[in-house]
Amino acid sequence: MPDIKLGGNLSQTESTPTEENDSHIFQEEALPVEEELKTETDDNLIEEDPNKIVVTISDNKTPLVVLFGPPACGKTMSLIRLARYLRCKNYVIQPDESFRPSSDPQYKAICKNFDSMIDNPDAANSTSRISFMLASVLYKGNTLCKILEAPGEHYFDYKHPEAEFPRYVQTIINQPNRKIWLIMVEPVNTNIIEYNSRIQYARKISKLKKRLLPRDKVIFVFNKIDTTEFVSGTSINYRATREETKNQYPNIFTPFENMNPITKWWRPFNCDFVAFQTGNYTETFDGTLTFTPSSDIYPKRLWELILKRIRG
Ligand SMILES: Nc1nc2c(ncn2[C@@H]2O[C@H](COP(=O)(O)OP(=O)(O)OP(=O)(O)O)[C@@H](O)[C@H]2O)c(=O)[nH]1
Ligand SMILES: [Mg+2]
Repeated sequence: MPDIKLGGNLSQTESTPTEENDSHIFQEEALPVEEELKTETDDNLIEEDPNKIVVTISDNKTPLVVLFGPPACGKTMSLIRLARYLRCKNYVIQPDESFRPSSDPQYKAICKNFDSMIDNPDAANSTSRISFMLASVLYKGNTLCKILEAPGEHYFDYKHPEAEFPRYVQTIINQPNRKIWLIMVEPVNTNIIEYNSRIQYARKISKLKKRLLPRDKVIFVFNKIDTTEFVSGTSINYRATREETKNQYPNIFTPFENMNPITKWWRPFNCDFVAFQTGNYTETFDGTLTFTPSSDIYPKRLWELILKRIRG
């Protein structure tokens, strides 16, 4: 296992590695994922207005892990990478079918094809097909958490940076379940949002922070670390990665400053910070993007942090 340094909360100067009417669609012999979803999207069954999206969280206790970030920062691929890792470690990761109304055939199709999408080497090409998903993580029959993956525009739309969260996001924010917010950031060279938009993204996070319940936890996930100079061989320069995040997303950590005069000395921020890579992406001659999963060290460290924050 490479000796990569990952994770740690911001307090550490250098972290240690430590069926209904549409039933015929689903009873037919399975079409390839792409074809199946295409058939349904052609029927205009996709909900275009995020404010009309209805979600159901089936219980008030299971912690919710929310992949929160702007478009293209890597939320879907993070879910895919985590899912692959967890399956190798004997966890069960499966779609929560009750999340969307049974009248939503697109969600049904995504659920039905979840496994093949996770295992597909062309996963990077299918991210738009897993654009909205609640996946349960189980171990030995117990549900540990549910991971929410949704389109980035619903969290931060750089064309409408001041827009309120859609209704279903508000529902999730107000759910009594503990939430682990995975707030995604990425290097400036891969970032589709400009400096001013990053300032606005930081403001949106600040707005979110005001709404969090006391039990909620925040983990900043710096994705695409592979494209930076902060990773060298097997180690990550966490100090530089955090500094870069502070510079590129001004005031992003400010709402998380620990105001407690005593504990702030060893925990200056009430949040964690972890570097992440979902994988390597190579474009083939026909333009297909192939995906090679990153080292296990990344999902391992992220998963350990999630577990820690689920527990307390
Ligand atoms: N170099 C590098 N590129 C990455 C990494 N993770 C994601 N990407 C790239 O980012 C693209 C977008 O990833 P997605 O997971 O689809 O992003 P998303 O946040 O789900 O985007 P929306 O669904 O539009 O909100 C991928 O197709 C990859 O090209 C990473 O760890 N390293
Ligand atoms: Mg996505």
